[in-house]
Amino acid sequence: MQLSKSCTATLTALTFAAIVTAAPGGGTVTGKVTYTGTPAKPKPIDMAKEPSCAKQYTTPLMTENVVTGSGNTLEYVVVYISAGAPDESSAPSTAVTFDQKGCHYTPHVLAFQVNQELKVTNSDQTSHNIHPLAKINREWNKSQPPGTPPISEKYDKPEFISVKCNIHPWMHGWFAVVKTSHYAVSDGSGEFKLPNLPPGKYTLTAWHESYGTQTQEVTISGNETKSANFVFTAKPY
Ligand SMILES: [Cu+2]
Repeated sequence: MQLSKSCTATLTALTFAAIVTAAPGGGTVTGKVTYTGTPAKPKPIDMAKEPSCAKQYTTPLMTENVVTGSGNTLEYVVVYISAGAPDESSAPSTAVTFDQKGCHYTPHVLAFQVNQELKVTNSDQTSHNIHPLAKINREWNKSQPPGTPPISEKYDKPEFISVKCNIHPWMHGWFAVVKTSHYAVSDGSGEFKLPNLPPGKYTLTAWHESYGTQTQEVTISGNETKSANFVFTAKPY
């Protein structure tokens, strides 16, 4: 069988794309986010006004403004390359999902890229009215009865956006819209990982909703793994 020229070219392009996707290489930054001082304790949330949600919990859901782990670790810190990397030419084609379940936003902090599709789903038997309080991007709020399809939205500028529900005042979360593909949110152990970084000098920024922003410089050469830890000062509030 003989392949036509255009077919061969397509195959070559596909093979090249596969190699690039499979082996991006580069360095990695890993680290842990911790705090010093005494953070305010999470408070139990009273959902009595929404029995269909309240009945989903055997113990009350707790506020998530500050979520800590053993060893003074801090969860829900967005760590991202804020300078040094070229701007992304396009957004990923995959959507990110922000779910409303048990009158609770999951995840509490959702990070995604400028112009990436955001899907908001309602897994509850009650209506929600999601209201992200954007100041730089266009502000909107949308009502979503049970069983309705996901809301699809995009943001065209980087911004940390506080998200509330106009029906259930205890519901609160964040959108972290970033212009880089190099970002992570610290997990339950305060850990984060930024893989596939080409060699270069970068500014790393760490953002926490209650404790503000910190930056540090990191230089990556070759395929090395560098450690970068952040320590926030906990302020009771
Ligand atoms: Cu709601």
